[in-house]
Amino acid sequence: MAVYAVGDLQGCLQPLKCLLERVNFNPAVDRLWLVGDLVNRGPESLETLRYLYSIRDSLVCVLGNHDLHLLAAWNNIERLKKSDTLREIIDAPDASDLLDWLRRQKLLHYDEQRGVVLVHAGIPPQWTLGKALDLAAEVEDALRDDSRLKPYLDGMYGNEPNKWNKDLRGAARLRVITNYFTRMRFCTSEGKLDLKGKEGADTAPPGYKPWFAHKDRRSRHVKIIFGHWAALEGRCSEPNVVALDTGCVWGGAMTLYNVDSGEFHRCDCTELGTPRPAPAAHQPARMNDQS
Ligand SMILES: [Mn+2]
Repeated sequence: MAVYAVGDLQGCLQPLKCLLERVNFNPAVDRLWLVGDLVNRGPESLETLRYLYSIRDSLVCVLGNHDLHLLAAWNNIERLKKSDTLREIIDAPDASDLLDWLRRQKLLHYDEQRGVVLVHAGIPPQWTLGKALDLAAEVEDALRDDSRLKPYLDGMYGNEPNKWNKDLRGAARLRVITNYFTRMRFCTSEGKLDLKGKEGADTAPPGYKPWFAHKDRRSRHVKIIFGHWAALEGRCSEPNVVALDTGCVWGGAMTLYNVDSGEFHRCDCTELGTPRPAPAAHQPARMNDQS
């Protein structure tokens, strides 16, 4: 049995299949960990989700901002933006199976035996692993609860509050937790978020650093596997932190990581000839974009 983690798919199914073939992935015995952002922007979001659903018993999946945006658009179609490629999923005859599966996925996965955490964006420096697991569970509970799902998704958008405070309640509390786990790149050592910067690790605003670069980060004793930050191009100087988003959907590569051996496999997405959106920066800068 082998355990692999793969970077952001964003609807790029062919590079995923190329990587799984290369390692002879067998869903009957092997496991695939998904770092989130399964869909959107890429060419085959619906087929990607259908494929993952078909091997769901072999997966561990944490949700990314694009996955949560899909769930929000499913509940309120007005959330869809021109740049989204999610309509085909919402209109599909099997949408309710696929999205009901998606909403039951986690924000944070901890493999205690391996001492490894899987998360889309990261864990802010001020939270221990235990605290992060408790707070992730608060959001996971809201996603799974039929009566709380819609209010959670409606209250999820926005950059404020920009810092955790244990006295936060309701939508604001779940929003800031969600932003840490699914959108964070730069923050201060106290966990104050800057959600505007999307470029490389050396572009932090004054007083801010990449979340993983804070020396007294309280989750530094566990290995953290994350995605979300294409501009890092898989480069991360921290010894116990593995950055897997290598920007497949932006013309880069998809990265598969053997969690036990530490071996990396890359599929250069331009070699596959997959149809892709017009060349762009890592993430199109948009006001109110949840990226
Ligand atoms: Mn993301």
